[in-house]
Amino acid sequence: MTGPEPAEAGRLLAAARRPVVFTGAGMSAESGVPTFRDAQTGLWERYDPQELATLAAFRADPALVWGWYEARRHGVRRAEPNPGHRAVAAIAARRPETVVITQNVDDLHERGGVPAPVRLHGSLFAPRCSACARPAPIPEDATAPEDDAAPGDAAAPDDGVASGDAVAPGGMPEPPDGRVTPPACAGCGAPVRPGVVWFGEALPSAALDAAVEAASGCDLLLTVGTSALVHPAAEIPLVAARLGAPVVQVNPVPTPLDAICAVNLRGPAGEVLPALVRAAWPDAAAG
Ligand code: BJW
Ligand code: ZN
Repeated sequence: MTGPEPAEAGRLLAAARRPVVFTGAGMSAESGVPTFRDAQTGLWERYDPQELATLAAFRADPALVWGWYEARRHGVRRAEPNPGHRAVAAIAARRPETVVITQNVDDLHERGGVPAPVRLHGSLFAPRCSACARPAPIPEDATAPEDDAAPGDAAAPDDGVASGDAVAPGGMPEPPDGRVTPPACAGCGAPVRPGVVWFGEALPSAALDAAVEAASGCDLLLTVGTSALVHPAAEIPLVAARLGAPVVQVNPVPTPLDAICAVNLRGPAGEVLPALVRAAWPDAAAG
């Protein structure tokens, strides 16, 4: 990082006692997990992810949607937390009242050292019945598509910023069509669905309440790798700003949040966040 902004962001972070870290797909991009709205390539450029991420899409073609999520789950399993995830954990270690709020459905914050992020959009690892909501076991890996892919396929090059759901290393379905029939619920027999929040569905109320409460009481909100286009999650930084907390943004490109941010740090999370931790606490060894 260069210029006055990193130093100012470092000062804000060092001064914070109750920081909130709010993350989106860009947080995991350097781990090889594709984002949603960056450029799309390959097989899945035919599909609008928003059209796969709805209950209507699941009802219309459960095997298509389940197969897409199974492939993504496998991609995430092969991915590793990046230095950005570890920097977030370093912030939480320095400031025990830190609350990490994520829109991501991967488990890279947990594996990066943040045991219990607030999950606004669910998890790839919490399937449930589509009719009775009974939790369902995660399917055996051997039954999922792409399981034979070479280990490490998901790892992006050090400077790689994944883009597009079709990026094969992220574990996206391959031809012929990536369909996988979802398992049946052990209780009622209905199809099991991914444990994520689709468009038109309410966010888990406990998570949303926790996020609003944390944003309302924080003294710094660090927003990382989100386009801030999806609501109500996108309102979390606005809540903090409205109540007077400085907002620091980490993103390679501008977003609708730019105007409310005290500092905009343009760059990839895996580089900017470790540098930010070092700026805040020069003795830190993060990242
Ligand atoms: C990097 C980087 C690097 C790249 N480092 N950065 C108000 C206004 C308008 C619409 C609405 C509104 N309120 C509600 C709506 C409707 C809708 C919505 O928001 N639509 C908009 C898209 C127009 N919202 C909903 O439907 C929500 N539900 C709802 O409102 O329910 C109401 C209700 C109440 C009561 C009863 C019933 C209903 C639900 C939203 C669910 C979102 N679900 C998804 C899919 C999850 C499952 C899955 O993974 O498939 O969540 S959509 C997708 O978008 C996913 C993400 O969590 C979410 C946000 O995306 P994110 O994380 O910002 O990713 P990208 O790709 O957009 O951006 C990545 C960013 O990273 C970019 O900026 C890059 O530059 C950056 N980046 N590399 C740092 N290395
Ligand atoms: Zn059931």
